[in-house]
Amino acid sequence: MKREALALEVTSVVLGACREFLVNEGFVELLPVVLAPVTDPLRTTPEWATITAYGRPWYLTRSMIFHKQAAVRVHPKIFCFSPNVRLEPVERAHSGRHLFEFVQLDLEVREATRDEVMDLGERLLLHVLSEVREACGQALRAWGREVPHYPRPFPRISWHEARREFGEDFEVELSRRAKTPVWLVDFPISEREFYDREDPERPGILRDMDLLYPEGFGEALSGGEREYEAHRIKRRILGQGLSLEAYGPLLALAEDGLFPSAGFGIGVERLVRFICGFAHVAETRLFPRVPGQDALL
Ligand code: ASN
Repeated sequence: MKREALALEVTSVVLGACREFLVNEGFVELLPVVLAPVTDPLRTTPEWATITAYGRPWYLTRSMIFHKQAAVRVHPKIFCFSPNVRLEPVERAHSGRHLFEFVQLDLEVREATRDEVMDLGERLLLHVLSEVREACGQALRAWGREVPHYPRPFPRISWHEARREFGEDFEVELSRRAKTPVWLVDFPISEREFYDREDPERPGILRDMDLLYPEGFGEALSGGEREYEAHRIKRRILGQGLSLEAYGPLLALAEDGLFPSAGFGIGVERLVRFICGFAHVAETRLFPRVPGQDALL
């Protein structure tokens, strides 16, 4: 089978397996939002993509984080295959992990804890691997890739511990050395966006997490518990030097009442890249959007 066809088949099985798993867990699927008056601040991606329509600017969605928080007011468990546009710096074109348009499976659970969504994330990933092994195991083997089995629970390491042990480039190092997916937890407040919840018992530390793939494939998933109280959200926005006005729609929702929640997003192209063992996420898409590069179609 051609590499492009294999990528399409694996992607299709991954999408189906995620949907089947989440619907069985009581989730409902939300249609994606592409244009919004407010989107994820993502301070590591400084350039914004906007269009003008009806006399005002609209952001192309960078993540549906605020929509997820709004959606769990309506239904306790929601997910979405969310197309995100992030104008990544051109240096990231060769990271193997960045496209400026990609899709993430984004989910959120009302009144859930971090531990609960971590457990869900592990079970979701193992279900996807098992479905792909069954449907595409042979085709992948022909490309020299064996779909791996992993024991649960995956190991956990705190951000501070990882940095102490593996130095400045700890994420790369940890992913390279790992034999199973590994959780990175408890990021310091300065490292993440304002919506991840600060641990009430450990000021300065967030109740959040990333999951790293083994074999050097890097970040799989990112999420955490959320700030949901208006006064805390305001303090966090100001603490990051952002303006309250820019996040007005979120603050209005919070004043009206948000639920505590937890969730995460898992990059679909990164997951398919990991399963197929490809060098670059661009190989998973028929029409990839690589930072700084033109597209044929
Ligand atoms: N999806 C992520 C989350 O749920 C947010 C992001 O993509 N930046 O925390």
